[in-house]
Amino acid sequence: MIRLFQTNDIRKVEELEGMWEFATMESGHAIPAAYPRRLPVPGCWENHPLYKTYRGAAAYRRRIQVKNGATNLRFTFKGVSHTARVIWDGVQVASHYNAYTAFSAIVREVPAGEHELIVVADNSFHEHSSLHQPNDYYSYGGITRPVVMEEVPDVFLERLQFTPRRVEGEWVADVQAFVTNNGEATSRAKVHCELDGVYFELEMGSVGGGQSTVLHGSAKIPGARPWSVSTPNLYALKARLFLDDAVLPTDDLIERVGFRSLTTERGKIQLNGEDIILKGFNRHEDHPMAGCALPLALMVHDLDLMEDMGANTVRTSHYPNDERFLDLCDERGILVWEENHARGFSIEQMRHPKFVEQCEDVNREMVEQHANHPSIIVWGILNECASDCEEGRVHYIRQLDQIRSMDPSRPLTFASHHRDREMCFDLVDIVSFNLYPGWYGDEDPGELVDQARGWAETGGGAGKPIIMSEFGGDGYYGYRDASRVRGTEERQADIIEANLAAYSARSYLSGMLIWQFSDCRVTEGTGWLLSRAGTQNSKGIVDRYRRPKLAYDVVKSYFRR
Ligand code: ADA
Repeated sequence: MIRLFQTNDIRKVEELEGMWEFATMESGHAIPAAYPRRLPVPGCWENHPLYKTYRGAAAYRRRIQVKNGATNLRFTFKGVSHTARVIWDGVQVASHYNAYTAFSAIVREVPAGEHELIVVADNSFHEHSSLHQPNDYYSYGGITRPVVMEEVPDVFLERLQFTPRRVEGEWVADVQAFVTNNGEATSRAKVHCELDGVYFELEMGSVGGGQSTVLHGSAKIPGARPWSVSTPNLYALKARLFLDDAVLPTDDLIERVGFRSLTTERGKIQLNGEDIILKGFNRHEDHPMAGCALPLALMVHDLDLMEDMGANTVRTSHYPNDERFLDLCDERGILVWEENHARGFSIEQMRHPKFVEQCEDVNREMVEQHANHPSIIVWGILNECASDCEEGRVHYIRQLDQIRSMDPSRPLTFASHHRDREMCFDLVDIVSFNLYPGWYGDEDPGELVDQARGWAETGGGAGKPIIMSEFGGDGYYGYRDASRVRGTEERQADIIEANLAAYSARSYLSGMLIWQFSDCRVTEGTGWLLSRAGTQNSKGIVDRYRRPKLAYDVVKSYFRR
C-alpha cells in the first residue's frame, strides 16, 4: 500500500511490491550476475536469517513488462536504506542518499517489451555518509518503503503544496502546483483544483522543455471544518493539469489536506487558537520482525497502543517517517513533531565534508514530501548536536532558515541537552529539552525542569513555549525485582512516574514526550553508546515486540488524566 487514499484518477499508478531478486555485493561494486534469493519489497534484509547483521551493498532486481511502447515511466522510491543507485536496462538513472526520504527516476519513451530494474542499496557507514553513522538506533539495509511506478506524460504534476489560512473567520486554501516538463517543446500549463466542492484555477504559466515551474492560486473554502485532535477533518484536494488549448486534462494529482492554524503565543502552542499540551512519545521505526520497514498493521498497532495510553503526540525521532504513518496520524488526530535526520553529532562530526549538503537535501525532501500533512505541527532539526558553540550555531541558523523559507506556517524547534551552555534557543519558536533526571543523573525532575526554565529565559528562549522532549530510563522487559534496582521494570516505572508527576504539575510546560515508545535495536559497537545491553535501547514503555512493561499503566494514569 502506497498511501491511505487514492492519489490519482487519471495517471496510472502501480506499486511494485512483492518478491524481488536479491544478491549481496560483498566484492566491490560490480552488479551481480546471479541473484540467489528473493526478498520482499518493502522490507529489510536483516529479516532474512543469512543477513541479520549484513552491512554493505546489495542488489534488488525486478523485470518490468511494458505493454504500450513510448511511455514515460516514473519510479518513486519512498525509502531505500540508505545509499541507493537505480539502474534501468543497464544504465544508471538515479542515485540518492538517506533512508528516510523519497526520490524518483524517470525513464522516457520506453519501448514495449521486457525491461530490467535494479536497485543497489548500501547500508555501510562509508566515507561519504555523514548522517547514517553508528548510532543509538539501527541503519537497516534494503528497499524499506514502497516503490511506485507511474506512467507520466512529458509535462506532469510533480507535487502540490497546500497551506491553510484563516482570513476574517473563513478558511482559505493556498495552493502551489509544481509542474515539470521533461519534453522538448514549451507548453502552457493550467491547473484546475477542486476542494470541498469549490472549483478554482491556479494562475497559468508556461513551462519550457527540461524546466519546472510553480503555479500559485488561492480560494476561500466556506464549508471547511477545521482539523483538530478530536475532529481530524480531512479533504481531498484534486488538481488536474491542462496543456495549451486542450479540453481534457492530461495529468492529475490528489492530496489529502486539513485546515488548521498553528501559533506560539504567550509561551504556549495554539492549534486553531486554543492552547495545547503535547503528551506522547518519541518513536523509532523499528520492530524485530520488520526492521524499519513496518507494515501498515504494525504502524496501526503502535498508534493503538499510544492512544490507549492517552497520548496525543508522536515525535519522529530522529528522521522523517513513512508517509503511511503520517497518513494514519492525519486520520486519527495525532499531533506530529517531524524532524530531520541527525542524532547527537559533535562539532567534529558536523565538519564532515558532506554534512551541509546531506542535511540540506533531507530538509528539502522532508518539507516537500510531507508539508501537506495536517498532523505535522512542528518541524525539528539536529537532535542533540553542537548547538553549544558558534560553529555549530551557524548550521542551526542555515537549516532553520532553509525550512522557514519553504514552509513559514509551522513552528520550528530542536531538542537540546546542553542545559545552560545552549546557544540557539533564540533561533526557534519552541524550546525543547532532553533531560534524563533519575537515569543519567539523580536530580529531582521538578527541580531540574524549573532550572531548565531558567536556562531558557537567560539563553534566548524567554517567553517561548517549553517542551520536555525526552526523558526516561531503561527497563529490561521481564526483569522484575523487588529491589527496584536500575534496569528493573519497577525502577523504570518509578522514573517515569516521578517525571510525569513533575511535568504534569507545571502549567508553564507545553509538552512531555517520553523516551521512548518501544525499545529499539542500536548499532553494535563499543563505548557506552554502542555497547548497550542486548544491542538495544531499552527505554521503551513497550519492548521491541510491543509487550507492555510496568511503566505502561503509569503512563496511562497520567496521560489519560
Ligand atoms: C538522547 C537521544 C536519544 C537516545 C537517548 C538515550 O537524548 O536523543 O536518541 O539516545 O538519549 O537513550 O540516551
